[in-house]
Amino acid sequence: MERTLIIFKPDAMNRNLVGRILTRFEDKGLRIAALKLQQSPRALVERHYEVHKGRPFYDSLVEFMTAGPVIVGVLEGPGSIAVVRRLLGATHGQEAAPGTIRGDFGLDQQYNLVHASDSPETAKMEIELFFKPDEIVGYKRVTDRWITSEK
Ligand code: FUP
Repeated sequence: MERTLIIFKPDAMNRNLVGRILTRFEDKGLRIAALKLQQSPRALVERHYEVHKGRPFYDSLVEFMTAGPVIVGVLEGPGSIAVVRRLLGATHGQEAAPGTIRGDFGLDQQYNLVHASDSPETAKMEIELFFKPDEIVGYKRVTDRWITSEK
């Protein structure tokens, strides 16, 4: 089953929005395969955002992502990578459609609440960067057969 990495960023943590946002993912039918609270080391965040190194917002982004603890997770479900990106909405809160997480809760480009992987390649890389294999749990819920016909 397809997996994607999510990070509740320090703005979501400080605004006490984690529970409400996680509920949206659960409501959609996605299954939590991993979840942990951590203060991310700077080097880890620098690797995660390596593609943006040298861009004007990079230093500020790394500063923000290490400003306090985050909750990192893995969500599982059919098409989960694209599904979670659509639930989040556009990167900038001012452009994100109402009904999306960023559309409903955010107004900013940097303070955009949640990170989610944007492709199968990045999902694999990001999950391996943030989690050891034994921290990810494969299991079935009794409700899964009423949520998806995919195995
Ligand atoms: P996303 O794929 O939605 O995480 O967005 P990007 O990969 O384009 O950008 C990574 C992070 O950098 C986003 F969370 C927002 C932030 N960002 C800025 O703060 N300023 C910019 O000009 C562009 C991106």
